[in-house]
Amino acid sequence: MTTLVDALVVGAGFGGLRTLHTLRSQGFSVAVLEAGDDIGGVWQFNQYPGARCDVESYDYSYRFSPELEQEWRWSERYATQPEILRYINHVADRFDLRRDIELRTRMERATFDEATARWIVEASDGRRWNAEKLILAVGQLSTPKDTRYPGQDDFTGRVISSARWPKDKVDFAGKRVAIIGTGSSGVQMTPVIASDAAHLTVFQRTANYSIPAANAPVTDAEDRAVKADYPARREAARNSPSGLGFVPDNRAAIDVPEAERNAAFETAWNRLGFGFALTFKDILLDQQSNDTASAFIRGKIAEQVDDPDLRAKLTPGDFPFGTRRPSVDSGYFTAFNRPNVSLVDISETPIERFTEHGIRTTDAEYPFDLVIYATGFDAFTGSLLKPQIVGRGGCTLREKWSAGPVSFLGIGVHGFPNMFVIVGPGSPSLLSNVLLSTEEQVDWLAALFDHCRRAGINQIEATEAAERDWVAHVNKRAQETLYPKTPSYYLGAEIPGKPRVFMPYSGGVRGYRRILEKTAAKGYEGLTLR
Ligand code: N01
Repeated sequence: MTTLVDALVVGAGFGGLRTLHTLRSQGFSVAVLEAGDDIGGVWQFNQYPGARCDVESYDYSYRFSPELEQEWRWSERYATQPEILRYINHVADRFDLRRDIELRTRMERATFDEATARWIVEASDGRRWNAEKLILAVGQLSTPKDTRYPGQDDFTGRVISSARWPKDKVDFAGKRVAIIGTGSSGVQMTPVIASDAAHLTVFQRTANYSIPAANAPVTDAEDRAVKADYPARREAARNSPSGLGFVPDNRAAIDVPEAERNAAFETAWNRLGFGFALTFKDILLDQQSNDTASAFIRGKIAEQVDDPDLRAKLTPGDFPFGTRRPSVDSGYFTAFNRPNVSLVDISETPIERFTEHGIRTTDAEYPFDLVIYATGFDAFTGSLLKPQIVGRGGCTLREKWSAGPVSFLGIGVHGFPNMFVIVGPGSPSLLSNVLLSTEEQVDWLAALFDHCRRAGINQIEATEAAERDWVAHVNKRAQETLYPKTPSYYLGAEIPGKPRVFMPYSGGVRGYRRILEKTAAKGYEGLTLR
């Protein structure tokens, strides 16, 4: 049996739910396929201890409903994963979204049928959908890297992935625990597990910069103040470079007298979290200015770590701050002052293998009851390339993106009519408050779909020229920044053999929105509508 819908959305995380709500409100019939056994996307899968958002709660929340904005009460400045998941579930109930969501349903294949200009979508259980529009809201960090060391099957303890955290409570009391990986996931869980475990060993390959979250409970007065003028907060976020609401000091950091610059860094360090990168306008653009920020953070890390040897190992090396995504932490560095926490620098003594009782590096064997992989994701493209997506002329998305993802505006792909990607590569995506970027794109698509419906258009496709120009523009903007200097998942460096292409759009959410608006104002220039 084939179910006929106007739009088939893949993924029931923040992006998929917003798309469902908006398109349904416009009168389109929508089905959402979700591989997981519940809604929430990454917030469903990443239930590790200490998981929380590094964008402030009031900004990492939907803006589409003023009633929702007023009725939801965030308890902390940076919400924990359970609170975010409660919010997502509240939204799903409040807007009656569940009835159009198929859980435990993985899209295996989508094929564009040229005769009807519709997508034939097949799930792994054999069910089929026939949809005019295929909307991929599969997330940018939703396919975990499949890290596996030799000998893992011999290990008699438990192995857990941070990105597929088990639903049952994991008890750390009395246990010897290992964390492999020191990105945001490892950094967030370290202090929490350290306070429970008998011993925690963190295996670090690359020391990264981390800024304190400065988390705090939200007081009633703060809540009232935000809600009294929520539209102004939203507008500030939309007009800030990353969608966080911070506008940088418009001077080059290097031009500011040292004492004044350090005072500004100090203020940002104590309050801004991720926004520290926006203290001055050129921290991510100019090496010398970046050096001032990097040196400041290195000094702050040193102040937090007692042991000189540990301090040296935990201090990030010779790459510019922010060119790998920095973490936002709550007691990461000070956790290493505890007697039950140790660090193994696997850039010096790499892991060789798991053994029956633990992990062996090139210079020692460490016994464990539990090993946690926090080794990250196949970022940006992992989940988009997992299903077989077949466009016009039998060309697959995997073939089309074999040298790296190409798109127009990060939304449409030439050769794949009526297929749309939400916060995909080529859009501000992970360089922005992703939820804000999601809503910008969904609103833009909703207007495009409405325009096409009125005009009797049923095929929307990026032109080859527009796609080429957009890719060139994304690359040009990236080259103006320091990002390409450092191997990172922004560049595809997290997976051996992955094409080295800078994937997110670094031109900022405001600049990106203006381009979206201009495209629409010019009759959706760059898209073929027929
Ligand atoms: O993953 P990562 P993550 N052996 O890729 C190491 C978002 N997020 O899950 O750098 C040993 O950042 C790897 O080392 P190296 C956020 O956007 C947000 O922590 O490759 N180690 C690195 O240390 C974040 O950036 C929140 O040398 C290996 C780590 O594992 C993104 O998700 C919370 C290895 C991976 O770090 C990803 O974060 C959590 C191996 N084989 C995540 N392979 C919020 O706060 C990799 N590593 C919202």
